[in-house]
Amino acid sequence: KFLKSSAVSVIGVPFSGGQPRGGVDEGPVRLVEFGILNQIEELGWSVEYEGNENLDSLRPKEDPDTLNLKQPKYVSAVTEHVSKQIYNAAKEGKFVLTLGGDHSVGLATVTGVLRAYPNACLIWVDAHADINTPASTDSGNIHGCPLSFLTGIADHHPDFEWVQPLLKTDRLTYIGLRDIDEGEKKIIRDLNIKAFSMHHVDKYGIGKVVDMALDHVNPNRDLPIHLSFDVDALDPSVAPSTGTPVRGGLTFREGHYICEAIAETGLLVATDIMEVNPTLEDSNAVYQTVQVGCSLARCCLGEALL
Ligand code: NNH
Ligand code: MN
Ligand code: MN
Ligand code: MN
Repeated sequence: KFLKSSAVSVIGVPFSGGQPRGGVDEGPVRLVEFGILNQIEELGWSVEYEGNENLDSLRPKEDPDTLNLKQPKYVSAVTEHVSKQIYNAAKEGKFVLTLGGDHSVGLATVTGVLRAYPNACLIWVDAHADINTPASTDSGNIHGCPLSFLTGIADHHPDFEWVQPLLKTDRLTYIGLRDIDEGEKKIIRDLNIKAFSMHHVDKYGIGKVVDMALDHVNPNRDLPIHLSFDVDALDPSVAPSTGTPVRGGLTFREGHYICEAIAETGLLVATDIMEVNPTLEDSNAVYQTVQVGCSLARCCLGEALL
């Protein structure tokens, strides 16, 4: 409906600067080594890959904490750069698959997608709400903050002037939340953001939750959809190799169901697979996590559709 061809632009973002743990920058290369590009081609898509192997060149000489945020200049420079790649691919009508990297890269993906499709809606699948403002963040890690900049609720920050508030809060919905900071709860309540926590997944089942999420952000099923999937939304038994695992997450099937049901709408234009950290836990755990990242991406690209 919105895509102009069966081309996928896969954008690797080997970046860990939005949080303190190394290794999440190795996510994209591990997903590619596992065969994600060939797997997507086998589904009938043409694939091009940008690996952004040289993000380190964007690292500033000095990057002091500013208004509570850590490494703000580096995060800003990388995400601004990548947002242009994503915008260009989306504007050409390609499906954009972004492989993280930490979730600060959501600044890039959401900006790029919303520039190309101003009325797109965003489904953020995560254990965390990632909507801390510079004032509310306890950790100072920018991967916990992208949505506050994207919605314009963040206080002004000198390093993020390029980020425009392109995302209306009623075009955003969450699935999978279970570790939300107090400041974030207040934001979600005050702004009336539609959030489906694990409690709602238990109560209604994943099928109904996805229907309700789509009814909220895309009531007529006519708007482009961007899915940003943090693998820590999955239960740690399913995706152990991630920086901030939280017990009680989505099952393997619930995670895949979300991707399948959204793919089934025919409206999905972009997916992010974020926070795979192949340096955490043992090799079996890494294998499970990389494998599930690949299969979520394939489901977004129609693998399970009959
Ligand atoms: N809410 C916490 C923070 O802002 C944790 C964020 N961690 C994530 N987000 N992994 O998805 O630091
Ligand atoms: Mn390159
Ligand atoms: Mn996240
Ligand atoms: Mn998370």
